Amino acid sequence: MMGVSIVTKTPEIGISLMPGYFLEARCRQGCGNPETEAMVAKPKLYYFHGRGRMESIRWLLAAAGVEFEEEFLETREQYEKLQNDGHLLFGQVPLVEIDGMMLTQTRAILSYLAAKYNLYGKDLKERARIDMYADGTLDLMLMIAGTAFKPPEEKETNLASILEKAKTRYLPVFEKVLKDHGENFLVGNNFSWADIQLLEAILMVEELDASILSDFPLLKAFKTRISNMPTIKKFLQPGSQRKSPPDSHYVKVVRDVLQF
Ligand SMILES: N[C@@H](CCC(=O)N[C@@H](CS)C(=O)NCC(=O)O)C(=O)O
Repeated sequence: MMGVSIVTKTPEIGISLMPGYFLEARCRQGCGNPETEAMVAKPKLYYFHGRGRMESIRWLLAAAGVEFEEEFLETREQYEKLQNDGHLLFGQVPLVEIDGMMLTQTRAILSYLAAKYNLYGKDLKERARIDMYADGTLDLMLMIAGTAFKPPEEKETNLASILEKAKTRYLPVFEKVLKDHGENFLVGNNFSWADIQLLEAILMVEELDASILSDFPLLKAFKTRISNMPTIKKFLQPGSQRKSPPDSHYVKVVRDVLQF
């Protein structure tokens, strides 16, 4: 593979550098090799025009300051084409085209991006904590996202029970983490994937209950602090690639495309 030989043949750099990092740096200088150039193209996201399981991926890229393209699934044919082209490992989206790979499985995509953009702690122990926090907030957000597909008569009780869990199970954990170490970020006093996803989750629960942070002063301050980071501030502005909460059109498209 030409890409790999570029790395190994460069004596002043040697082979100890992370190959992906080095290949990118070279190609930004214009190496002209279509294979490696494909590796520096903007990531392309294949999903519906809505949050669902793709929204945390959008947040992570946006927070890392990475531009991305999106193809929105609107028809069954688009989905079948991805399937027939062999891109959907388990027949499911999200699908992200990045660094010459077609990645599926939300958590795998997120952890790849977190590692690639240096948002994944400094060692294995920090990674494990980031994984726990990110898995927790993802569980909470997926519960909320799932309510859009519940029958109308179940929606309200479902949301009420999720909000109760947010208040008693999830938010207290993060309030305590911030209180115990007294730092600005959740892990290692460095900005990470865990912080990005916690902010996303906070904003999502606030859409359901605007006063939900009233008993969580440190989370309130966290929200302000992280929202003001330049890349995130930009993503929070109207016109960004951030998606709105699901509406009936979104639900219909997802149902039509996935046929359920
Ligand atoms: N574990 C997978 C689940 C993906 C998933 O359920 N995707 C849905 C859309 S949000 C899908 O493609 N469903 C089609 C199917 O399961 O047949 C992930 O986290 O990415």
